[in-house]
Amino acid sequence: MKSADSMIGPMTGSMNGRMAGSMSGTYPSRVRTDRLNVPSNATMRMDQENLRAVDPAVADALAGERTRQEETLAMIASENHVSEAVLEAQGSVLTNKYAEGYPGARYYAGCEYADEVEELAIDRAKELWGAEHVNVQPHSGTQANQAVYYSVLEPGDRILSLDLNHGGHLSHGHPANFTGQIYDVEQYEVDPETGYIDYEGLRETAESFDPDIIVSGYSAYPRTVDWEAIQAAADAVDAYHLADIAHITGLVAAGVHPSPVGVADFVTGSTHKTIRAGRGGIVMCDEEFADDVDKSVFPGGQGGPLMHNVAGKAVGFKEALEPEFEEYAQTVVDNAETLAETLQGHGLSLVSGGTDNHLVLVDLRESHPDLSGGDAEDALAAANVVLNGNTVPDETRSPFDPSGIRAGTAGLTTRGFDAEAMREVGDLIHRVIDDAESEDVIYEVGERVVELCREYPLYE
Ligand code: DSN
Repeated sequence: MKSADSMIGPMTGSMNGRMAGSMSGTYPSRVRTDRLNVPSNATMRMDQENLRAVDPAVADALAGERTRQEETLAMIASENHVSEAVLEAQGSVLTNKYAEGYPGARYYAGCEYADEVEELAIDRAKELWGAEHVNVQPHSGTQANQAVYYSVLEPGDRILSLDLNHGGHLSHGHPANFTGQIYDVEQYEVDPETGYIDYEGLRETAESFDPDIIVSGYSAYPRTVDWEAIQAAADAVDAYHLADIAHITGLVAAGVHPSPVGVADFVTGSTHKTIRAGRGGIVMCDEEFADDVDKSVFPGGQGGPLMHNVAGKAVGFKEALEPEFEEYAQTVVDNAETLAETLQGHGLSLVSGGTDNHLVLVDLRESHPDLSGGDAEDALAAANVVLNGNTVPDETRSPFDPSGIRAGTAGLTTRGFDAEAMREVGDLIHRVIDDAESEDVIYEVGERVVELCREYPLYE
């Protein structure tokens, strides 16, 4: 393992606002237009007329995507619909700004507004999740994980994580990912009988493998995670514990799923899934790891932060601090339960027998042995229901054409879908799965989905 001192160099947050360049002396703050006797020209047209005039091809594609989102059910469990306020922040002039470094300690001048936005994002994240230290610069959840690994691991160190087929994530040590190539990876699994994490098996594997870090938090796991049990396994072998809450950031923030903050050493997440903020990643940790994590994000793994996305994170976090967000998160979970019960009522088999969170994982092998998850995904997409084929524990097909489908309720709940609407969605999904080759069924379901989408409009 790396010691804290062997990190990247002397870059810390204590450079008095300068990290590079030859500026010396004290300069006055920038002269603002409103203090000069010249007219401001700060207004800008931000609608898409400019885009259409310059690039009709991209304008058409964006208009098509907007219509697609409005007229289909976004049930990919990692997706959601952000507010127009978040869209405006992400599509803002901050895309123009380089702001390497951190608030008050940047490589570049002119960062006063970038600082303001990043500090707002950090403060709001601290309030949402109760973390001592937050880094809001990772471009994605994967890069948040990369930053944690880079902060405490050396190449060849050992990662213990959940198998991808059992609900894990590529960035937890899959051979196709850098983590599977530069670290020594062992995996734990879910219990084949129950579909729940096999905590006892995890503990035994930790004892024999002696990992440097244990990764918890998952991409296709429908049940509540026992962070304390995993922390105990990590403590027993003196390993770090990284809890990747990418999928459930919003559920944890709203208190409808237990929080690993204050339990695990590191908590990572993405910011555009259940938390419904601007796209990207986040790392949370105690103060003792703050410098190492910050150095790992920049300059260790990234260059300039995507400040327009950081602005989108800040705005989404503000929205999530409103009391209505708790109700939203609870409804996401309730809707998933309704969906689970409806699908089971139609004889479909769910991994773990149900859900505690925002997603359900259907194992098609028993009820529809001739239908792969890939074919189900295609048939449902033709009927305007967009979800993904997904591997299931003890997968007997392949990741390219797996045996299951995964469906989430975060996006539909944002549109206002309630229990009754979710039951109908479950019925429609089953109708397509049961008759996936019938063009008539696909047409009828697709038409009803568009009607439902109009009953629950997206961006009005
Ligand atoms: N692509 C995301 C998911 O679908 O779970 C995770 O990165």
